[in-house]
Amino acid sequence: MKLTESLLQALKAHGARQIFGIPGDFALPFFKIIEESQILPLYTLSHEPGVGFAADAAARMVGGLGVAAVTYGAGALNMINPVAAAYAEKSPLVVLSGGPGKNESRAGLLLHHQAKTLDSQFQIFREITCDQVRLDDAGRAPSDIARVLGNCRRLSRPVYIELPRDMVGAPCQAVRAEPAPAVDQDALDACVDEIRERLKRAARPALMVGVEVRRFGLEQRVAELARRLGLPVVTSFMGRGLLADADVPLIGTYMGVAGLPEVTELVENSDGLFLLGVIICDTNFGVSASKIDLRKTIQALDGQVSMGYHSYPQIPLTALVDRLLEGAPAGDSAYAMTPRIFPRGMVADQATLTPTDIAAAVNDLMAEHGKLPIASDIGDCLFTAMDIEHTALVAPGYYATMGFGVPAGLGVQAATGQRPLILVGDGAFQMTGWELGNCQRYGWDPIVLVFNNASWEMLRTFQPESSFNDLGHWGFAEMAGGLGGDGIRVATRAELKAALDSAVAKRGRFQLIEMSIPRGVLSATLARFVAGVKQLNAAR
Ligand code: S1T
Ligand code: MG
Repeated sequence: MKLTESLLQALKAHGARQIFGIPGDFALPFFKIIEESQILPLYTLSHEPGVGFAADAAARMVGGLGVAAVTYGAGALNMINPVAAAYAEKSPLVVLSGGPGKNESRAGLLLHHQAKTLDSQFQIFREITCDQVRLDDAGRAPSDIARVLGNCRRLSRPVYIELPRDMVGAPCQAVRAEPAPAVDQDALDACVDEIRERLKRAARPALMVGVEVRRFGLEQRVAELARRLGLPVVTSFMGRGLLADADVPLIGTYMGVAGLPEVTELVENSDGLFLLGVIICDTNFGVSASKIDLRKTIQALDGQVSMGYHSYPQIPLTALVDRLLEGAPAGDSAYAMTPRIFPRGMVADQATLTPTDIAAAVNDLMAEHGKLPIASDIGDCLFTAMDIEHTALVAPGYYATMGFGVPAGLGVQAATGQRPLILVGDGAFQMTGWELGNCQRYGWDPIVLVFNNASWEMLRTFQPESSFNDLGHWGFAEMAGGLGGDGIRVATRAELKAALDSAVAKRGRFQLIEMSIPRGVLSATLARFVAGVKQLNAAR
């Protein structure tokens, strides 16, 4: 077998289902093998940030691995931001970069695409990936690949694989996956006993789930655990979309002062808060009305469990959840809750649009036609999504990079085959919206809602005096046709309703709805979020 084939088989065995990429001369040889071997389908996009976001979203959506294949230098370095986002938000993304051949580096000339030294790219990626390898030794390659892909899955963080262009066809053995590291059963038992004890002692225990629960494929098991333990469940902001289809008392998404009072009250008054796979970051916790004392919580994250003033190292989340389930009461004693009513029944009249109307219109649409998975960018579109029914959602809620939404939506459709709803602001659409031009080739047909307020509105909310937050009025609706989709601009509730009905009925081409929203009109959640952050900053 050729080294590249061995790598592709290993990627597939570790859960990759497709590859997103843009080739270059350093990558042409391995792209040729990707195409001809047909081990994994290849989707080429237009700009490397889009490649990284699409691959990341594919991994987030279905578990397994995302794969982003690029050329050396100009390609790989163009993907730094998406890889950093995947690192921060714990998405298992494999960066596959072409590289100079062994002999080229000895020629004494600087090579094109070389930044500082031939090793610079490797060093740069070392900072934002959890493991790296340059496949310059065919004998060692199988064990190196097994280690790197094993770490990618186990740590749920990006990894970097550099493939020198003269190595792609080298004969190579098949990769044998590394066995999962053994778990110390005594430590696991002690840890689980202590968690049970703490939850039992608590008068108001609660479970908060974060992205690791999805990354490790634990949603159904965690839902069962919550039911059997009688725990109310909330998600973190990053974890929005988790457990959307599970039978579980899901109270809502914790956002401190920005969120729903009943959720904030539940979390902040809990004396036994169990944080399961929750990234401890400012968007998840920084907007707390009354500070949560993290030392009094139980935290399971990054392969360890901490509570009180001590930690249990090397307790993988999967082993923890399984063991907790084994000892949980047999019956179903689900926490009784009144389900939240999300905005519904948008009146289709001549009123100008608000983000709340948009949420209501989307809820009406999903009630009639079934749920759609959502890919959202950062901006008021993501805060608006908090008023949309629980449904699968991918979004950069912590790292908060713009440009994620559109390419992530393409990744979602490629990975799941489901038609996604993409939520994106005009500023973010200006960054990566063009990737929609690739839908036609692959038969993708997302419904794209562009929140066009001709503004970097989130920034304006923080600093209203700055006129640089005014953007021009771009005609996104007109651009859709040239990109192979259909576009329409709407400004009233009646127009939005008609546009959504027509978009959902039309399959096979992407449907872009450019929604004109007056500057300064915010979702209720963003308004609360900004007020909360300002208050916290003033108190500092
Ligand atoms: N560049 C990138 C890649 N990501 C960012 N988050 C930013 C810059 C900073 C930034 C925001 S929010 C925001 C910017 C420029 C404005 C977003 O504008 P738009 O997409 O139109 O959405 P809306 O008008 O709803 O705000 C962050 C969070 O710091
Ligand atoms: Mg905007």
